Amino acid sequence: MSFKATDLKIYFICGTQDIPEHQTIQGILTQALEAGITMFQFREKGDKALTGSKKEKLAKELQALCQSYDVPFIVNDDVSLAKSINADGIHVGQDDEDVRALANDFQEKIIGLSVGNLNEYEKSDLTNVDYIGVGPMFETPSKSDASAPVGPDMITQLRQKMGDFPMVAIGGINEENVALIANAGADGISVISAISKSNNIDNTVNEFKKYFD
Ligand code: TZP
Ligand code: MG
Repeated sequence: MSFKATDLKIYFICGTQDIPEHQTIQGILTQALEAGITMFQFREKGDKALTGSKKEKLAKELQALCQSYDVPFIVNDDVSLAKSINADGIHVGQDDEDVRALANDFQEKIIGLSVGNLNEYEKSDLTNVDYIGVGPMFETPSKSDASAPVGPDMITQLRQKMGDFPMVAIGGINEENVALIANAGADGISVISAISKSNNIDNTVNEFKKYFD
């Protein structure tokens, strides 16, 4: 699957830990795909995260859903899972597997890297990286070990250094603050709770879309 910066417009990230009671990740993802998300990342994290064959089975199910909407399916941080199910790509953080080690296995795939600040940008080798995720922009309810928010200005600063390198903002983004992100020059937003906890996913996604079309 060839990657385009426009795939980053509405990038939904989710794992079973992000799903409200009485709902399913399959149901939420289907609504999000139907509403028009442009990329999906499977991010299974924390005490209750699925592992092993249960994680792989769910990943394949969500991957098939994404394939039916022609939306790229990215795996967070789990290189062996991404390889075994032939995912469209992998997303890693600064403390995860070195992106240089991924280059071979993910040559025809999408590689995403988290970049939190200018220092992380300076020390990152972006040769094989297709996009960076920048944040957290704001306080986030979805990542217990998130560092302090850097604000939309970090997008503006990185844009100045990186030209049109594909860049997606992350962390605490919602319908109230999305305009700040779009104005700062991001190619799109990546969100967990704004979609997974939305009372009207169709509305939320369409509200977001207005800023990146
Ligand atoms: N990385 C930085 S913030 C964050 C991740 C995975 C969580 C984003 O979740 P939300 O609910 O959109 O703030
Ligand atoms: Mg990670």
